[in-house]
Amino acid sequence: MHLQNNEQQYQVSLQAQDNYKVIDSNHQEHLAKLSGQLRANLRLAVGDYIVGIPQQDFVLVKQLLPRKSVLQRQNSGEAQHAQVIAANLDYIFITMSLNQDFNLARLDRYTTLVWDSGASPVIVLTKADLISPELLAERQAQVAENAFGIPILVTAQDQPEQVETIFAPYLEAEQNVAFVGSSGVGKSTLVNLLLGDNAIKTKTIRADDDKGRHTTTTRALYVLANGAKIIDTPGIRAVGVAGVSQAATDQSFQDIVNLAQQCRFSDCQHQSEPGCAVKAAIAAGQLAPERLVSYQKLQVERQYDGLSSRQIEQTKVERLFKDVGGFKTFKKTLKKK
Ligand SMILES: Nc1nc2c(ncn2[C@@H]2O[C@H](COP(=O)(O)OP(=O)(O)OP(=O)(O)O)[C@@H](O)[C@H]2O)c(=O)[nH]1
Ligand SMILES: [Mg+2]
Ligand SMILES: [Zn+2]
Repeated sequence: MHLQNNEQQYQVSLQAQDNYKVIDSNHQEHLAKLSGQLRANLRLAVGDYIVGIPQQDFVLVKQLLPRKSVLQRQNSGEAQHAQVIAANLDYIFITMSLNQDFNLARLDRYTTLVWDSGASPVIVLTKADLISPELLAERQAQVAENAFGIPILVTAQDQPEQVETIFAPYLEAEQNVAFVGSSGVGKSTLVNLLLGDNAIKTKTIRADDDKGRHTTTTRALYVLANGAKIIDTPGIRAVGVAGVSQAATDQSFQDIVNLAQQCRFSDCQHQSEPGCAVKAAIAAGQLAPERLVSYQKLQVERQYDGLSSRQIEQTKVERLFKDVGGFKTFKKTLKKK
């Protein structure tokens, strides 16, 4: 890339609404403002590389450089607006606690979101110290079965010295990584351990429930000594997947996709069609029924992508009446009666 006179390349290190900070090549942090033209139609995300011009006490952002990966989720609002969580990530740590937050369906949703981003997923199971060794083994096996070769890391707060070692392969110089996952699962705790100080706030949650409160409220990037960048994100309340590609969904559900190739009908929905290999695998105990349920939920949500709320309503109605040949047919049937 060719920089003009006093232009410099920076990376966005903090985003809170329309307020930004960027770091320069020496990892010094500066306030940043978008130039007039950009302000109207650009929202930067943590991890973005930009071209800017240093001013007296801020950096004027002139240009967003192409994103090599984009982690985004779909907002539920009217416009079905995709919200960029972070950009240019190499690895995304899908963080889930082994106690109350443990939920395989949610893990599937995150995995799909990450495959869709262009970054590589790594599953991080936290709070191993809070469950029995038996339950740990069982849950690890369940995750491994769903994860198709995605690396799985297990952490426990009482073994902090292990954290650096197990994360080292993903934190090589200049690599960008991010932690995502529900609130209270221990993302900031891990970032703190990796940074080696207590720069980020974590909050104690009551011993009897791990419904963590939103401690982290901004998306911020931290730089390790070797130049690796770690992004901490606030816990995501609901993981929207509308708009993720079919390929990303399929990558998370290779077991079902493979089975579906054996179904008698190529467009089998795995509901009550004859010769359905997916249903057969469930009946034979080879596939957990919850897998199919979470796959089908994702498929339904994906269909709503890009639709206005009115169209979504209509699509839902169509689905409800699918068994009677669609809403229009249903109305016709009513009229005839
Ligand atoms: N027992 C135990 N507690 C942990 C572990 N990791 C984190 N915690 C605790 O869980 C609570 C929440 O941790 P945070 O790191 O703030 O969680 P977070 O994922 O950053 O949460 P948000 O910022 O709200 O998204 C804190 O009280 C931590 O001390 C662990 O491995 N074992
Ligand atoms: Mg946090
Ligand atoms: Zn089928």
